[in-house]
Amino acid sequence: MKVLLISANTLPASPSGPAYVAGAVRQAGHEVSVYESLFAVDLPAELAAGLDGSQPDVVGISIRLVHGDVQDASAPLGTRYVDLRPRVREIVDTVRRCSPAFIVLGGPGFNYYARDWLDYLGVDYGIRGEGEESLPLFLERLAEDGDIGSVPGCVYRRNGGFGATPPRRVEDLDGPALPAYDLFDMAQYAQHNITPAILTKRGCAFGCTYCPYSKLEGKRYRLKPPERVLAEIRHVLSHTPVRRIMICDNNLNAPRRHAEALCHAFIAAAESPNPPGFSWGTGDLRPMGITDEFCHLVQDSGCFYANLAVESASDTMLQRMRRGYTAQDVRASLEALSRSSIPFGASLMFGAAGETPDSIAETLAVMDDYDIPRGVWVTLGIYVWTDLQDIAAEARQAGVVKIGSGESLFDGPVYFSPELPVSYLVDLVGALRARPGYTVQVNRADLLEQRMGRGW
Ligand code: B12
Ligand code: SF4
Repeated sequence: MKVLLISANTLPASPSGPAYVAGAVRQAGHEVSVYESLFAVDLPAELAAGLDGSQPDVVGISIRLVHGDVQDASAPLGTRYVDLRPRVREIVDTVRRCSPAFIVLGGPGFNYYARDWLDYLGVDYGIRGEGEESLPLFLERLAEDGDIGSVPGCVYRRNGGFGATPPRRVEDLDGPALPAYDLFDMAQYAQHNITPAILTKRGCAFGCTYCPYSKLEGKRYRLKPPERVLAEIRHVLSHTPVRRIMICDNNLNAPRRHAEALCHAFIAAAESPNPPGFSWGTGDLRPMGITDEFCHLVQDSGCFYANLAVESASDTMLQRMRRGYTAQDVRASLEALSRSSIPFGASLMFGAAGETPDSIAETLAVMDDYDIPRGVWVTLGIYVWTDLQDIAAEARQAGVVKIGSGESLFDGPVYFSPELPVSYLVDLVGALRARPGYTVQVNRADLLEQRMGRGW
């Protein structure tokens, strides 16, 4: 079959999901082409030309985001909320207008709201979860006129009803093809400063109250062997002018032995010409077990950036969020990183259940003891994406998501601890922005602004 995979992304990010899926579909014997919507100047015209050129039988649309918040000094509280759904609708409308191809949806932004997306777009099929095995199987069944509804992860609308088959995880991550970055115009990503990203494992052994990943990906780790990771890096580097790779795993250093094995493999690879010298970064280093020894290994293996996912340094909040470490662990991690020459940043997340002005002051007092060379990224407010986040129940209780009133998670509700008055939050944003090296993102600043009027 001829398959066109569309990366329906609106904010800058590496097309990792579409690349992995494209590789798997190609390995299954299909002819694959890709279209990246991120750089479109005239999306309908460009996509129409792509459809005309590739004449696909099937169009797979990878939905990365539903809601986005971008830095904008002219917007309320310096963050502009963007509803990304209309862009996906524009893509679907264009495909329908220009091609008789069968449409199937997927991607991280699809998984949470599969049914909402099908209804919103008037599309009949989508696949939740990891697509490397399920999309090729779906295509095989489609070609045979078989039962596509029973493909793992398939969600569908049929005869006015809705059906779903549970997703299945890819057990052996070494099995599927390498991510097909060769199909993408990698020079264009490089021009936009987007570093290609790969995944070295799936799973999360923790269970933070605001995060669904351990339920989505499973608590057991599925690890890629270091040789496989190097093969992916070699492949990516042979198709991009950049010499950098982002590792987009949850918690790079859990399990720690996996992170260490990768670092050792990167150090050994640096002595061979293939892959040519490269450096790597991570957005998610967990503040646990970050010792001097670990930092040396990370540094020696060519790390160009590491974000320490602190989130809070108040013991009360760390327990409420079930982060699984203490303020002392945060301090020990910041100390070890400060002694290393790793260019590191840190992220904080304020507003989860139980957060008070005092817990925020406690966190900031810890951060003030350290110099964070790459700055601190603060997010205010917790998106309630799915009931798989434990915080969803608290959000419903607090009235952030009103049960039965039609306010749906698809509309992007955001939870702020009721113990944080809006006037305090507004002052906090100003105070944080005044701190050198601090960047602040207020999730759904538009909603907060509306609530200001209501004394919420
Ligand atoms: C890494 C990451 C980032 C990195 C990106 C780095 C990079 N260079 O890629 C950074 C830190 C920049 C980032 C930022 C943001 N992110 Co982010 N990010 C992720 C993360 C952790 C991993 C994404 C990834 O690459 N996974 C690896 C690939 C291989 O997996 P995948 O994309 O899911 O693809 C698989 C399946 O989805 C499926 N699939 C994919 N496409 C298709 C297509 C078809 C047809 C089919 C059938 C299947 C299929 O198969 C793929 C292979 O298994 C996800 C959470 C997660 N664990 O998924 C959030 C996630 C995508 N991010 C999210 C958000 C909201 C953001 C931000 C908007 C946050 C913010 N407010 O600023 C920004 C936006 C940035 C942007 N420009 O897009 C949300 C999106 C949720 C939503 N409903 O909108 C997620 C899901 C996290 C969450 N909250 O749960 N992010
Ligand atoms: S926030 Fe990180 S550590 Fe916590 S459950 Fe999510 S992925 Fe796991």
